[in-house]
Amino acid sequence: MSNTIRLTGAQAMVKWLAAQMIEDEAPGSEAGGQARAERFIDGIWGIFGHGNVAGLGEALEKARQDFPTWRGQNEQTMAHTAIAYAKARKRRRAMAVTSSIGPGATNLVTAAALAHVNRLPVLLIPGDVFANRRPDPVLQQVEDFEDGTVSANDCLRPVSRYFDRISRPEHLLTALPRALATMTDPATCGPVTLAFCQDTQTEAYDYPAEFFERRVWRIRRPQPDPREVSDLVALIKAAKAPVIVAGGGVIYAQAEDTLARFAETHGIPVVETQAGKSALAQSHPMNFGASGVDGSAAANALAAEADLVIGVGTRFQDFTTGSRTLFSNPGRRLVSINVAGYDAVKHGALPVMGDARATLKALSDALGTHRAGAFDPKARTAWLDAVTHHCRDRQRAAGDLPTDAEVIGAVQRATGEDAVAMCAAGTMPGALKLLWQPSQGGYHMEYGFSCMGYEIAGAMGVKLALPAREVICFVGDGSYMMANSELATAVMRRVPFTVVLTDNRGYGCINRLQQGCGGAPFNNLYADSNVEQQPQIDYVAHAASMGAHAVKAGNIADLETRIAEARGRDIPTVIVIETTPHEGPGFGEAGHWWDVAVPEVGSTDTLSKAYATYLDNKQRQRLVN
Ligand SMILES: Cc1ncc(C[n+]2csc(CCOP(=O)(O)OP(=O)(O)O)c2C)c(N)n1
Ligand SMILES: [Mg+2]
Repeated sequence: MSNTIRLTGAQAMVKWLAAQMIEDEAPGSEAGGQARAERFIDGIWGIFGHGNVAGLGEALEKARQDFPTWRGQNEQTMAHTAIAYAKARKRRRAMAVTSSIGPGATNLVTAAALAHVNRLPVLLIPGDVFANRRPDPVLQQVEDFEDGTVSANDCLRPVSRYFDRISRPEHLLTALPRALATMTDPATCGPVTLAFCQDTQTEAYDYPAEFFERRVWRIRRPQPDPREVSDLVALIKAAKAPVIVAGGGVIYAQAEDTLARFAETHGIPVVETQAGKSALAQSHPMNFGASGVDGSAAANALAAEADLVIGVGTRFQDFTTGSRTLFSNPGRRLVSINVAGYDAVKHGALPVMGDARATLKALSDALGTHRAGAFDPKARTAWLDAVTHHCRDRQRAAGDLPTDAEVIGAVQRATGEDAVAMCAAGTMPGALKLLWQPSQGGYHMEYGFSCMGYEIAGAMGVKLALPAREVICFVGDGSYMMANSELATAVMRRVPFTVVLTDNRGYGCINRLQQGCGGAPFNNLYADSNVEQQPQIDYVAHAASMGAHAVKAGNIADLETRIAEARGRDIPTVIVIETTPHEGPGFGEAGHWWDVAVPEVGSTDTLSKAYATYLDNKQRQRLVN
């Protein structure tokens, strides 16, 4: 008879998770290096309620020395921290998050969607209604009139890569390995939800002892099909103006150095996406900056003229392609190197399915000494000079507020090589995409979901993942108001990062977008909103009340000083600076069209003009491939 261990469902889940290891390659190693095995799920964020306190809560308390539990302030933002951590660890480490049933569980939905869109691993363990249904309707139960199996957690189905409901303790025997397989497979990587019925968490079962043996998972590197490689080699050899579009997949595959060598050896310039930015340092001579909306002039010029576009680990989303108006040279071919078939065939691309590093290496071997046609390196240096000029401290007249570009300039000057700029929504993502000049790995942007409220919690996740790096969290006043309370958690846990809060008194970027679409300024800035009194929100006092070191920067020079002073503190620093809401990040020639639908009929001239421009731009979209 095989050995068994009698445990509750919750105890078994915790014991199993604590035994799951991941084999990691030495950082930067091309050959795979010395593999180390470390725990894949580092620990769990939890807010307890009746749906998880008695079951999972008991199991986690018993395991607290070995498998840590951390308390946060909000289920969504705890999950943001977990997701940011996984992103900063290049999907090689993850965290779990547990909630009660009902509102705790539905609070996870936005974060799950964020992880889903960005293909980032997180293990969500919301409590669920009673499997035995005896106390129905239990507190917070969502009652479906037509379907007895529905619970609040069903909201998580479309935003989970793998969803399971654990309604018998032995379900864990199959559900848990599937959860880890999903999270560690580069092609399916994303959020997993194990909705855990609250009575099942507490029910005992005789689990086979071998179920809990230490298991080492491996992030696979799928090799490309040699036929697809040879098709691409032929295309590269025939191309006069090829360009590489580097996406997040380059970073998740740890293919940064391979990409750098590939670009240098074969003379193919690189443009980046939001997720791929900092795969190459901005100072790398083949890095022409990001393409598309808020893209660099240098990158967009390359993109417009390219006769061969080679995507590496990119989803080709609208901001990268200027809503399909860029990369639209009539004769151009488009190739997509991607580990996921879903992405590899987008835009009618020739798919080359495989791991970014393995594929670039196979391509390079096959290309030998081939070098592509010439490109103009001066376009890159001219653009970088323009950025430096645009981001200088302009010494404005009193009352004339600085722009986000000047704020970025100050942060850039005040930080070193190790700085990581992070952000998610508002004016700053576009501004940073265009203007931030990172070292390799110095950029963390959540722009798949661009979720307001990711920033503060995300900064904590990034700092937990990269404790040796200086983490700068850029956040607008709107995003700060949406979610800031994990700042208190970061103070309690002594996780230091620097928040640069740009206060432009409202939703600056959407106000500008509204007017760009022919609309009147309405309901974005507080000044244009339906309020009786204009707010005087004291962000310094607010952040200080949570224990952060909070200061106001009176001007750009002051901001630089405050950034430098924050270094070495063991708690977060929040620096508030008032900025103008009226200027976007761009400077003349940069930027590209973004498809935001404009009303076809309306009462104003501005609207009719905006609609006419909209129609013109739609003509430029390349739809089929
Ligand atoms: C959760 C969420 N709600 C709404 C939006 C749409 N949205 C994008 S940016 C933005 C305004 C951001 O304002 P703020 O953080 O102050 O940045 P600013 O543009 O003013 O610098 C809004 C409402 C979003 N991205 N996320
Ligand atoms: Mg704002």
